[in-house]
Amino acid sequence: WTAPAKTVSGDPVADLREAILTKLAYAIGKTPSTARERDWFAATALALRDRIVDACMDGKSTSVPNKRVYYLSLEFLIGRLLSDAMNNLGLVDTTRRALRDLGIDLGDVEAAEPDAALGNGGLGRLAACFMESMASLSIPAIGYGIRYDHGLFKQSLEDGWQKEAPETWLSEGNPWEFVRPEATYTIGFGGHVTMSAISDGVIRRHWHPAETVSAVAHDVPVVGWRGKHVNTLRLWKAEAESPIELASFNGGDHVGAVAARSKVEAISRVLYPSDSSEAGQELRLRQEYFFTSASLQDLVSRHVAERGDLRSLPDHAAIQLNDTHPAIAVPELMRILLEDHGFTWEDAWHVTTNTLSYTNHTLLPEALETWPVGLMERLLPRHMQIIYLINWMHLEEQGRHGRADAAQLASVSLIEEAHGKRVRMGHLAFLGARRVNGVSALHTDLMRSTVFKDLHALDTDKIVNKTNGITFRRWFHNCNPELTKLAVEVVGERVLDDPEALLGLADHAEDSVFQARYAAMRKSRKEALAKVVAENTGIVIDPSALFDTQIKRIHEYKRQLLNVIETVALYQAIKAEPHRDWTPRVKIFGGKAAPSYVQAKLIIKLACDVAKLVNDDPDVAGRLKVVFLPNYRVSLAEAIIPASDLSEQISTAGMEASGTGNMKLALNGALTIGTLDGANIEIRDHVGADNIFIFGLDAAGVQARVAEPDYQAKAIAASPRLSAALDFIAAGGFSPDEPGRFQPIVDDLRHNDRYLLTVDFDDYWRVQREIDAAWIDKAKWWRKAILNTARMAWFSSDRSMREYAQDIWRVKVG
Ligand code: DL6
Repeated sequence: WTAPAKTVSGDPVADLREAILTKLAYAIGKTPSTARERDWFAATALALRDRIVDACMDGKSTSVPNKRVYYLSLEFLIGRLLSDAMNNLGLVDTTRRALRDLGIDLGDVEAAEPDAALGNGGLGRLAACFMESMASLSIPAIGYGIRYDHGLFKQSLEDGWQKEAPETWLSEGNPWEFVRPEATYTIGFGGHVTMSAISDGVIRRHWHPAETVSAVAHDVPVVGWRGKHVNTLRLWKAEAESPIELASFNGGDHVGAVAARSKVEAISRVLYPSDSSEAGQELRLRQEYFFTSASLQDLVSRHVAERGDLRSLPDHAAIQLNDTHPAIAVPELMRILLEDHGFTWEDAWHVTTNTLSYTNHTLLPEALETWPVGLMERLLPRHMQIIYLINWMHLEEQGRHGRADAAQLASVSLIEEAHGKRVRMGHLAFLGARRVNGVSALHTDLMRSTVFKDLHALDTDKIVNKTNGITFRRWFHNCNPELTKLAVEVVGERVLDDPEALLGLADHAEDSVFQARYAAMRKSRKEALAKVVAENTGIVIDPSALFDTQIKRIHEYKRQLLNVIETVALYQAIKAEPHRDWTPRVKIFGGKAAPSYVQAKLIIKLACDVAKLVNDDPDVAGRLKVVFLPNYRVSLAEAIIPASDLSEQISTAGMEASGTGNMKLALNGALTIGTLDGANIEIRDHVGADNIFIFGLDAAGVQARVAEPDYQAKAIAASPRLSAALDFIAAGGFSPDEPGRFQPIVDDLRHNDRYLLTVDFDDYWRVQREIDAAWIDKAKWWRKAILNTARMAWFSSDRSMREYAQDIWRVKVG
């Protein structure tokens, strides 16, 4: 798509070329002969940012909408923004030609943009997709988060061990952002609370924080599809209120004079590198309160400026809490309404519970946030009082309804008493929210029947399902222009606006000419990925082999280990019968482990050690290759996804809330091998059971099996193949230099296989061999792949956002 251009010179390419040169000279201070690729990137981004501003000033983005969505998220994994901006503005070709006129290659400029890795994985990437979709649907929205100086760490592999280095995306500035010093708010911590009687028996409490920090807004514009609407991603940076303590400086303590500043500014310094919670880390709680308070102060002052009375907040604002990280919004909004605006408790509670909603992204116990009461009392004393009062009223109400059973009260209480008193942030978000949503049908059902069972019984309308989605602009148009072009040729340009039009591809699924074109697209993507693999790992892979991909955070429940052990078993089978016609496969892994997650790092090491032995074994003769691509990130995903034939979605059933990588891969025509978990179930329902490979226990089966004694020992005993693979690993087959290296992994599987890898192994092996056979019949394979692409429209994040808009936010689309 190319936008109809408003031109100055009559030639849009010449206009943009001049704009880029002007930015290069006056904003970057470089000439074309001295500019590096990074300078060209900055100049191009600045020139395009002007176009976004034009789109914003032209359109309805600047008028006061009836209702805005405020999306609060500790993470926005936005990645690179240049191709998004060009594509949505309809300026891809214009930019390419403008740069070409200057002797510059657009691909090189795109590659010079650092990934904005302000997130760990699924939750943060979902927030980025939702921001893009809201802009594309003209839903007035502001995303609120933290402008981390350092995003998710850079991963390298040293002899197969993960090493972390700081990520430095801001080292040369960020051309997309506008600094807004006028939008600066004071955030308090610690201190004490005083009481004053204001009238007959009415007591007001006031918080007097001991420390304060400024939150300064940095705005990144988010332009929607066809440039029709622009929203804002507002990221907060922590700044000390006073840059230096002059008295200390003058007294000769030059280091001490800036030490306080450094401590305060640490709040927005680094993204926590774990996708499950950071138990007890005070800095993490500071981050959560910092960005939540700044965001609420900002939206409250906007509302007061636009509408005057805060009583109408629920009519004009819908605040979405992305997981529990911003759950402190419940007492913070109450505090603002009570203390700053003189609301009664009842009125404040009404406004709060009609404005906030909460999305849950995980049921894993270790990821459900709780904070020690002592820490909360010290850091946020007023909020702790409010939480106690909310809890007291909530438990009283249970009593009034005759629900006084002690165990039940304990289960719905905001305070968990079992391991020292802790505040349950999920329960707090639940009580403060108008709607609570899960992110796939299964996950939502499990929310109702497990973690929130008793709370759900109190209000059965509150939990709703909103299955995740992905933005097709990034995960189809931008990352797979060849397939997009093919789709446009076959079903028409409307497919760019309405993904449902993809269904038209289904009519061509058996057409050999169309299949050949679809296969050619995959071949060229695989050749490109093979180059990336060679450059990054030195491993040579054959693009005609089946590319079998597992890309995601490294987590035991995601079961990369199952895939690695199946690789070991396959290696042993090939060694035993080297002359059989084994289907050539390349196993591609990518993902980061939390730096403190010892077992996950050992799994990476095992994958790398397996790769070392298998890749060079002459008996294998290249028919099995294993690749662990370092530093998995959004831009690498964009290269891997269109090149993948098989998508590994093999979590223990009931543990992956939804998944979104599963959607990206299936949309691009990779067939899924997966369990009945998260959104895999809905993917199966859409693409058809014949076009996906399902194996293993379902969630109910998992529940039943873990209750059986010695289930892992029985499973291993029943599977000679699994036993042999485990024995080989335990004997140091892949680690002759340190035979006991992988003993912890094998011991866990033999004695404490919490993720039921041993139980699912044989079925996984069986289905993998079905896949080997299916790969041989290429006409059938491409038919399945094409049907996957054709039938994935429902997983567009536009659909998710429409559902949120209608059922949760009650806000108009478009
Ligand atoms: O909802 C987005 C994404 C899901 O697709 C994944 O299944 C889920 O694991 C992920 N959760 C997180 C961290 N959870 N917390 N807190 O990224 O959310």
